Amino acid sequence: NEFAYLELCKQVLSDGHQKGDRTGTGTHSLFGAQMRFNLQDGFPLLTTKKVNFKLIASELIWFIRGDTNIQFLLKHGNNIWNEWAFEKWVKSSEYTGSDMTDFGRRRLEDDDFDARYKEEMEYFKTRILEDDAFAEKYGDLGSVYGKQWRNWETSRGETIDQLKNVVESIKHNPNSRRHIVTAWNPEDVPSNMALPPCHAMFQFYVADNKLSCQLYQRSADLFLGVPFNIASYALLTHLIAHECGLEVGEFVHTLGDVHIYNNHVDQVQLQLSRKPYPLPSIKINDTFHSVFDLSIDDVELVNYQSHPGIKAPIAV
Ligand code: THF
Repeated sequence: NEFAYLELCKQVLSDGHQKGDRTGTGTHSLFGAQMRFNLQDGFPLLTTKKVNFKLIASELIWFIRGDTNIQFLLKHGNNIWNEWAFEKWVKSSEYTGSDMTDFGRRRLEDDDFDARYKEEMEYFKTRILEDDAFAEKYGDLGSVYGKQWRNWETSRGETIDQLKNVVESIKHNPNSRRHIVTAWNPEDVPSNMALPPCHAMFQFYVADNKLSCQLYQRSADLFLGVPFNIASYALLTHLIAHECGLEVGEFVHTLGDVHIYNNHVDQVQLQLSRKPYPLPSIKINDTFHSVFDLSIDDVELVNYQSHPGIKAPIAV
């Protein structure tokens, strides 16, 4: 269940270094941690706060499609990647709205600014949804996950479908120690992407007819991002196991810089005061046959009982 997560939160709060960061927010941070979730015990969606499973499923489908444009997410009512596309728009020469420099920080400090931000963001979202040419230009986050998983570009000008290859190798050579997908592409990291990948690389493992997955995450926003990341990779493991005729094993989550933003500390403390419920489970539709034709209706979360959601500002 989620004790591993709650314990790690406690540890970061008590032992974390006070560390500045790119976003200027400041964090409590530790280096190197690992959580293990036995997927046979239930689906690891946190119950000590409500986490929106639909957002996790639609983001995963977006990755699996090889899509890097937020238009797909917006069509599914998913706003979790908006800020990174918006940033590119407000920095462009075509943008003529009010000045949005450093919007992540200024929204928190200035209510008038926050109101202007919300207006500009609404306009941006509408345009992405209604104007395909605009979406193509400003909705695309560059060489982020979907691109690296499905269309890794080689120096010879070919592309590699890492995800398809790994599913094939799990089916045909389960004992392989090379079931790896990497999103970390050193050639693209400096300039070709909105945000260098946080979940940098993952590996699958088959034993006793069970499929396990381990993720290396270089940077982990423990309160907002990590609950999504755990559920996302757990779901991917379920789907690939189903396609390959395997049971689910463990999800092993290995973290590099694991941090709690200073403006999430109260929220984490509230969460730590709550008692977990039993974990929900995941039901995969009978008509599902391949992760590559996955639709949002193929997966259903059942028996999810949770405490209320807890709001917190995202660091941009
Ligand atoms: N940047 C930062 N600072 N943290 C991250 O976790 C993160 N991601 C992705 C890209 N950049 C990141 C985006 N993932 C939420 C959750 C996951 C995100 C981004 C945002 C979020 O705000 N969740 C809210 C509610 C969202 C809603 O209902 O719209 C929550 O309460 O869970 C890590 O991959």
